[in-house]
Amino acid sequence: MCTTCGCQGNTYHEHDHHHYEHRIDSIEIEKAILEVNDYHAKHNREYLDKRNAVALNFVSSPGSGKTSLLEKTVSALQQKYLVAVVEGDQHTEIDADRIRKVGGQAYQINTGKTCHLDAHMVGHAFEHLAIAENSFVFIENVGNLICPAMFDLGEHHRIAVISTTEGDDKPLKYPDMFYYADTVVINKTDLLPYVDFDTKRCIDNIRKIRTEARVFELSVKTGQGLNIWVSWLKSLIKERINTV
Ligand SMILES: Nc1nc2c(ncn2[C@@H]2O[C@H](COP(=O)(O)OP(=O)(O)OP(=O)(O)O)[C@@H](O)[C@H]2O)c(=O)[nH]1
Ligand SMILES: [Mg+2]
Repeated sequence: MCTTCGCQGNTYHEHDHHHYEHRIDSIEIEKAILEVNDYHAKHNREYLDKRNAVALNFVSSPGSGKTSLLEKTVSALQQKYLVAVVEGDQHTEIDADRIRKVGGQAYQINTGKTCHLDAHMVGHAFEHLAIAENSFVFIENVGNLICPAMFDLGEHHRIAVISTTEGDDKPLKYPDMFYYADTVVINKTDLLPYVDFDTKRCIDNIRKIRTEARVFELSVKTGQGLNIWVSWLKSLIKERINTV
């Protein structure tokens, strides 16, 4: 259970005055935590903007394929662009090691009992990475469809990854995650023949939560759709260079 984002103790029973007071307390704590986070997020964004770096925060349930997508993305970009990856997991260095194995620079944050990254942790991670001019910074959040939604890390784009094994109803059931993501990647399309996942219904559900969301359909395993994804990323750097 998360010990910092206030997600415990929010059970609300209208008939129970004591519970109601408890909820007010927890809302106040949550508000204060998010205000501190927003302060650090602003600082992170300024740090990135000074370097003209583009930062993307990847959020999803565990196992949707965030690290797999980052392995392929780093491999596709690193010939031409500098890339830094911040990895977030409760425990282990597994994901950072996977990125290093494909030649990327990565810093692993272990959140322990906490179920999301916050902007303060990410700011410290930046100190361990060489974040160069006109580079990409990819942040892989802790696999969790709830808490990471509330924490701005100072990123420029937030990418929600959903895989075809999770069910096309997830955008409706976890609306915060999809509301705060400007871009959604539907991954594991190679598994569509074997699972009851309706891609059109999933996209409709995403748009019910965020009308203008950008959607990519791809399979990291087969590589289908990866070119379009990588082209979009390259266009982000080009836009930045053209606006300075
Ligand atoms: N069939 C198929 N499997 C995939 C695809 N992408 C990833 N996987 C597999 O899905 C599993 C989880 O992938 P990861 O990349 O570790 O997922 P993750 O989102 O980083 O997981 P956490 O960091 O634990 O949240 C691995 O066994 C991958 O090989 C895909 O496009 N198709
Ligand atoms: Mg991962």
